[in-house]
Amino acid sequence: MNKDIQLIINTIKICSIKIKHIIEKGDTTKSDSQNSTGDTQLKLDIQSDIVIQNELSKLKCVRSIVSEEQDEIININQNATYNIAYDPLDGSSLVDVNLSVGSIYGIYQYSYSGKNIVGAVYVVFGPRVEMVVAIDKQVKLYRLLDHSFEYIQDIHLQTKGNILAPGSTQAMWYPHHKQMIDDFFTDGYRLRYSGGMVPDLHQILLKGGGLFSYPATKDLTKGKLRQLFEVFPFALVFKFAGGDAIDGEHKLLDINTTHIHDTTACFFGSLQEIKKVYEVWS
Ligand code: AHM
Ligand code: MG
Repeated sequence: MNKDIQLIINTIKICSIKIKHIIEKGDTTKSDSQNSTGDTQLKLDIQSDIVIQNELSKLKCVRSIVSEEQDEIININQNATYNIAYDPLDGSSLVDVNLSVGSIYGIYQYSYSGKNIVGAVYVVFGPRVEMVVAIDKQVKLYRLLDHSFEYIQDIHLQTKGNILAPGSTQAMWYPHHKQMIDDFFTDGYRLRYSGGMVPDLHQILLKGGGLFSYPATKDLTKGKLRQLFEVFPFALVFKFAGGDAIDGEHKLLDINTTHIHDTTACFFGSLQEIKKVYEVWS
């Protein structure tokens, strides 16, 4: 791993310890503002965003940053290499009911596009704080023990799993998608969906495999999840862990981004489940 990426990851560790405290002690009520997608922001979202913005802005190797909670890209050093897109606190409404939430970071070289993502990091805030780093074709799990992140293990997906995390509103599913999900359940897959993509995907990664879906639906033809902040980072994690990530027809990392807040349908899983998605959706 090069020194700049190492520095970015070390900075994410510092942010994560601060965000852990914000989650534990912070105010979970709504703010008066909305983000670019129109979601009402919680005070926790805004506080976490400020922490990350302040820390990443200190790094000479960071060219720009962009957050799910911001309207625009923030330029930092025009001669630097790395652009970082992040979702400071994904699933933040789950904090109120004490379910796990997470931060997601995509590290992009040159420009914000799936083809240029070189690294991804996510952090799960649950009973434990864990960080997963995908870089150089490897996926590594770290855990916060006392005050530092310790290496635990590499993550490899099996070719087939048995967990299903089917997102979005079922009443809006297309019939072929509903049939596919029904078929997985008939084949013995078990439902594991918390409504937080970070813990839901983390469970699939650590329990060997399965399928997470947030499809195109009758009301959301481009899905809900955002390409730069949520989808591409996890697509890289699944690719490096030996699985795959598609929109139904194409690899997610080949999709063009026209706007920083673009969304896309997405499926993340082990190879056998993704093969079935291709068969049904393309
Ligand atoms: P958020 O960025 O506003 O927190 O929304 C993203 C979350 C994901 O973590 C999760 O997979 C999805 O929204 C759940 O949506 P739904 O309740 O429609 O299945
Ligand atoms: Mg999010």
